[in-house]
Amino acid sequence: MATHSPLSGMLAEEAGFEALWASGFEFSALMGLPDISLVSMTQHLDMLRAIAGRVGIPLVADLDTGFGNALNVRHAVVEYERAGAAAVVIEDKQFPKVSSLTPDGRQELVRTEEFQGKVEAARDARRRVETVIIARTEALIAGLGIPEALTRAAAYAEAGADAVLVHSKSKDPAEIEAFIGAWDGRVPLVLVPTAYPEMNVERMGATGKVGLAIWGNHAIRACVAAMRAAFAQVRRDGGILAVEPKIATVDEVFSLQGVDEVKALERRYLR
Ligand code: SPV
Ligand code: MG
Repeated sequence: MATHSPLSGMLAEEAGFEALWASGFEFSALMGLPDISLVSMTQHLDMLRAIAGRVGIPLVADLDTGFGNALNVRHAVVEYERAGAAAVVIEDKQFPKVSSLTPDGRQELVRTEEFQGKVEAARDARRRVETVIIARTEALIAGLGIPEALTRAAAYAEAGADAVLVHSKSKDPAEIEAFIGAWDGRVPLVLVPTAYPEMNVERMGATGKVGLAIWGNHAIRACVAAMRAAFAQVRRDGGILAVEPKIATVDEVFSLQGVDEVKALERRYLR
């Protein structure tokens, strides 16, 4: 499940998700900004570190294009590992990128060889062999077609990617299904089915080739919808009475904040 904050990560963990997607889109939206490489690596790292401090499940970090060329990727991978990432995703778009889901967005890819260098740099840079390097191809997003997406995916696996994320914004899952059907399965695939939501875990599992499903932006979208509804009601009513049963109780928030533990610690240490 996507996350943009420790709180959203904690709620996803509580709901039973096995890993978190430290999404660039979600973090940009949280900052009130478009997802076009405006938030800095440091800002994202600080948030990732804060999330890692409050959850026990693995974090898959969205590094966008890797903040520059292969040398920037080398540096970024080490920093993200140190901040608590279990996996990093780098995408083959040019920096600065534009969100993949942007209607008519400018989607320009780097050369395949250049991106292979970034994947190799990521693989060589990692300090822990368990850190998963996920190479993401935007060939379908850029409208380059399934053959180009397959060629790039294979080239990235050859360069050492542990998995390949293939992104599509086609509303019809046929595009991604055709890609999966033609993929030789040398490394697992990662999907982000935001645009084709009928693709569920069961359908992905049945292909035998998908290793990870990312629900890409559902934390921030849930927040937007919930806050909009609550704020509008308070404004309309000129009071908070009617909204009260529709929002979390203060006790629920206290519980997420660990207030019980605070009380116990106060009893123990404050003299
Ligand atoms: C993100 O969540 O930041 C992603 C997925 O990269 S998408 O926004 O669909 O490109
Ligand atoms: Mg992203």
